[in-house]
Amino acid sequence: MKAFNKKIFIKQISDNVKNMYRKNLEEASQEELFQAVADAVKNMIMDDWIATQQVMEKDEPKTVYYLSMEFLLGRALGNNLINMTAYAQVKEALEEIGLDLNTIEQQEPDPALGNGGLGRLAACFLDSLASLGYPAYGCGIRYRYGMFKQQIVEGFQVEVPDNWLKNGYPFEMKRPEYCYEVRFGGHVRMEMREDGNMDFIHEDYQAVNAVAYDLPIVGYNNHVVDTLIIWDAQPEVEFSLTSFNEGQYHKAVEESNLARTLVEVLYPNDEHIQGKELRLKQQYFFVSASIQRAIAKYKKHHRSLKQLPKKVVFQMNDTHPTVAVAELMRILIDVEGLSWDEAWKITTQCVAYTNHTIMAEALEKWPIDIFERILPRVYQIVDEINRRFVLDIMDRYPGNEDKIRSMAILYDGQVRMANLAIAAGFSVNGVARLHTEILKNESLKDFYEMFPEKFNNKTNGITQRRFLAHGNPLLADFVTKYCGKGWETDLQKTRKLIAKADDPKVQKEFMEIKRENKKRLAKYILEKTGIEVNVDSIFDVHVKRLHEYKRQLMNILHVMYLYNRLKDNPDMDFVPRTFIFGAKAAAGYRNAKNTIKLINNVADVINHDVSIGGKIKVVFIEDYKVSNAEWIYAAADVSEQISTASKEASGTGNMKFMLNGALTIGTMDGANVEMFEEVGEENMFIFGLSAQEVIGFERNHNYRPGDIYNNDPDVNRVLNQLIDGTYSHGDYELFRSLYNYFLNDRPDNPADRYFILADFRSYIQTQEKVAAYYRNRSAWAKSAIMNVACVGKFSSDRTIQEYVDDIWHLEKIKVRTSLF
Ligand code: CR1
Repeated sequence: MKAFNKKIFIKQISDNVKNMYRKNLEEASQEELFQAVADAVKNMIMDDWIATQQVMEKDEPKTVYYLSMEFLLGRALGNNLINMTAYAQVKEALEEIGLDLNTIEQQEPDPALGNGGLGRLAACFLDSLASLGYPAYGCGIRYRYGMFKQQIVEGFQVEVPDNWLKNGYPFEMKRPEYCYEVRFGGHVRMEMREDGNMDFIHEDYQAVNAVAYDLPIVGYNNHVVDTLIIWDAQPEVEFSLTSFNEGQYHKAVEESNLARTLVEVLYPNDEHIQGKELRLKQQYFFVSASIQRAIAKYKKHHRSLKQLPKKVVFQMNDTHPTVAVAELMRILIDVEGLSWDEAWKITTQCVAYTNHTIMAEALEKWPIDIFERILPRVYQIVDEINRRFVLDIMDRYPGNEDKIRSMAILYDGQVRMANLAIAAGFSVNGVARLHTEILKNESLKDFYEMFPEKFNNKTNGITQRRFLAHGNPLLADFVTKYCGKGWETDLQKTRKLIAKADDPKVQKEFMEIKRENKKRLAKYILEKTGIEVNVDSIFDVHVKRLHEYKRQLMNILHVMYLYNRLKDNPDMDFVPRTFIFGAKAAAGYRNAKNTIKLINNVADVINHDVSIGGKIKVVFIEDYKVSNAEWIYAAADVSEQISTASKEASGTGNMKFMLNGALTIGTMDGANVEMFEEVGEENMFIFGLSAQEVIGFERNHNYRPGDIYNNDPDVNRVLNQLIDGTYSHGDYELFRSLYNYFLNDRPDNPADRYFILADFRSYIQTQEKVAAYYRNRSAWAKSAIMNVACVGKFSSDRTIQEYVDDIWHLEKIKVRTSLF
């Protein structure tokens, strides 16, 4: 970025408004002003972006291609300014012409090209890659509609399409020169070549063009601007240009329909995959385009493909892009003319796989007939990879059918994408230590035994630039005051707070900041929901995707329990609490949607009961997304991380709360385990079954929630309240399926499969400790400060450095703009 010049900047904004809208500043709407400001900011990024690309062109450093179906970016304007270290100057410049940067930022739609943790992790990783100065491309899909907007209507979730491109997105750049053909369907004909080898000729296919759109990923204060490529689909032959031949006409119409539907919408399912044809097409589409672009770039410098692994690594973000294995093989063999063995050698050195979940519903499997019909040539290659792999298994474990049953890629009429990724990938990583151990010892045990050298752990992280510098400016200033500058690129620097955590003055300052942030959120809550909350109550926050294993249901049952107690003893000593929820449910996920309805109905009853004097409030924040999440984390006192142990691979919200000085109540699951190690038991509230205990129950089928229901009167009472009309205006049926969840035992769906009742008593007791602790303001403040002080490990900068050291082996690039 060139040195910031206020006058030029202001001039550019009024020029932009004039040229884009034929208006002057006074006439422009906030949205138009956002477009004008964003364009000016893009302009400021441009020199660095060009310079970064030039360095990459000239030095040809090894580059990671992070292949991900999801990038949950959140708004770019404020974040780009933070990373350019120009936020304060731009804010000031805008004030001079009577504009408020905050208001302008809020005009930006959240580019919500992801569901939850997996997509947001990808976005944090890009931020860290650029900030550490590593050459990287994110590769994804330019969905016309991102994650749906959630409206709450009479307590129910209603999904509304998110047309984020409606007004044009100012940070994207169309790159028509990067255009690749991607083929679907048709047949493969084999032809003998003169040299005796086979040619595989793909015929009668439908083709679409993948066209690149680039988004800048601005590194923090280092002039590095990496690129996120999102692929759009366009028809190859325009409908109107087709010949009169009937076959051509149909093909043209079909191809333009395919192009339109291909990138139409993000599948809004988190950790639950339905084998939909269109999803497989989306996957192949963006993977094929990305690999073609990587190879085209490589070939500008090389004639032989042999050095590809020295220049390129593809990181496959979950099973979604693992068709990359076969697509790379296809290109190397069919297009580049390599032998199978040469191609396999290269491919297996270029692809690495990250697993994000042990939930069976999330591991992608495709029916062979669908896969073969949509990707006939790719299927042949998968079939051959499988044939050779099964021979390897038999070689290693003669006569052991079980090994083939668990590891073969093609089995039981299905293509198992995780198995393909592990067979081919040179690295397989989990996302927190406990998760990786479960992969090695339970879910991927056989693979681990066969390929121990492939397995490694990379505990997730988050970017402090967005979730502290941008989301919580008051706390950011506090950290700078006591730790100095530099935490933006080295989060370990917050450790200096340890020495201050006991200081009453510092504690008071911290608590005042927290209170300001609670006020900011309270105002938002009032505007959006009409509910007034008490900023001196505990803000107890549970925000994440709605999923049974994340146990929002346990949280709301606990609220019902507390309310019962207050009703029974109106004078009891009670620390006022505001329970805040935010969560989107997959559109077809019944229990998840019912849980949202239950939360809203409980909120309705409790918030309107004047007899409890406002001691409990329940708030469901509509449309939880990256932009409001930043405010929510900043305002939290208590962070709910209460998944069934073993099920949450890592969690990343947990880290964002910690960074913002909330105290966690959580199970020993995912990265909570490592947070506990870092922050110490005095500063975190742990409860519930361990992962080993949960796995033990699952293996032995000896968990009996019905016994708890029968023997624990508190449990009995709240469960009965689901079906006695207390929270449903007398309707006994509305929440019956939630009630049944606890007690209906079926072999395929055991009662209370997420062990809510097993953990309920321990959750109640631990929540009592939380309340008691909150009364001790000084102790609470100290623990909160200790959370900020000990969060360093959970920066995504640390995570990315580990990926670089152990998996990608990249060198940093240095970018200097001409001006410096
Ligand atoms: C996990 O459930 C983890 C993120 C990012 C999710 C969550 O615990 O923090 O990935 N998994 O690693 C997922 O979305 C498809 O799987």
